[in-house]
Amino acid sequence: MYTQALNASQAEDRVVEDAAKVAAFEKRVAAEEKIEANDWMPAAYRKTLTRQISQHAHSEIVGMLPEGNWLTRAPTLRRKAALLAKVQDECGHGLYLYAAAETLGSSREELVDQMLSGKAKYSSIFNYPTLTWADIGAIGWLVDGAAIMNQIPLCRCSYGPYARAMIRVCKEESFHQRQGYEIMVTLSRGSVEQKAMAQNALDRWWWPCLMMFGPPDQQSSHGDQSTRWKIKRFSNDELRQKFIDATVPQAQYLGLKIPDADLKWNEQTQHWDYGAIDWQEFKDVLSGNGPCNRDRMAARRKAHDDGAWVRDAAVAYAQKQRSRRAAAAQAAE
Ligand code: FAQ
Repeated sequence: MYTQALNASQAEDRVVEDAAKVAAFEKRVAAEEKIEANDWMPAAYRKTLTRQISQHAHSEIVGMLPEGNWLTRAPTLRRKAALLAKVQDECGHGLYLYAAAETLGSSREELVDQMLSGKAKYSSIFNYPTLTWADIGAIGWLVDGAAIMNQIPLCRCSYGPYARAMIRVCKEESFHQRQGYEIMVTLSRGSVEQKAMAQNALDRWWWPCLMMFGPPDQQSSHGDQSTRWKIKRFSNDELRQKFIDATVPQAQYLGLKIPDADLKWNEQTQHWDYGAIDWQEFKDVLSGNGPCNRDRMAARRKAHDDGAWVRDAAVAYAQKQRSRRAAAAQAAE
């Protein structure tokens, strides 16, 4: 429904762009004007935004699964209530993001199908298991922490609907980050076993979190163009470094050790130097061979199939409402 009023068409993809229109578009982007849904935009800009926003939406939806695993086993009622609210927030983020992606002319059904068929990606991080309660702390602290680092600059993205969706998402993510860190503070100040559990979670989540920022800049296929279009404001490596610099003191405060023997403060650059990331592991996860890829896809497909009756009922209800309105209008003539 959202898409019907828009001027998008798949055929646009193959059209040779009008140079004057491209120049006017680039001038607006350079002047920091927001591009809105019905404004003219190059087909490649539309395509890369649809790709990024929909993959972001899929990540939020799949991202509910690792934490959802602990809803029934949260240690206290307060922790359970906070985790329930967080998981619900992730669902909400997925919905704002699908709505933002729809303004570019693809329907939500199409986008979801691309994810369920394995054509569209979702963030690598959600293919790792949540083995202990400390993983819930580590996800909030590190995964939401990395998400915020990446998403605050997206609030200034050149595409208006995405930028505006990100403002609310970031506010909620920062609450998520704090509740995760608070779990880590509690565990690291707790018993020897609790502290060991927190350390073990950090050991397992640290490197996958660094991979969340995407491949190194030289291997980032979309990075340069997205930066020129002011979709991305910082490169993958710049954001990764910012995340490490912000997170190391937080780990020190917890009394936990980051699992990187090469991590060292560099007086000259005023940044933390870090060890080599295992990019083969990242590629394996992206090609479907991470520890939980199959489980995640199976869970999403099952949820989609189980929800078919709800979608059918919504369509039937809308049809009934339409025919009732038509009958009432006819009777009034
Ligand atoms: N996982 O050329 P680039 C969250 C793909 S939300 C999987 O550098 P780009 C909240 C990339 O798509 C987390 N694939 O790409 C939460 C491309 O493949 P394609 C999600 C990845 O777009 C917290 C290829 O590699 N956040 O955590 C990944 O310029 C807790 C080449 O890469 C967003 O989506 C990856 N990690 O930069 C929820 C933020 N990295 O499409 C629940 C928005 C790269 O050509 C619980 N997205 N790829 O087939 C972005 O900022 C960007 O898309 C990047 C990648 C930075 C992720």
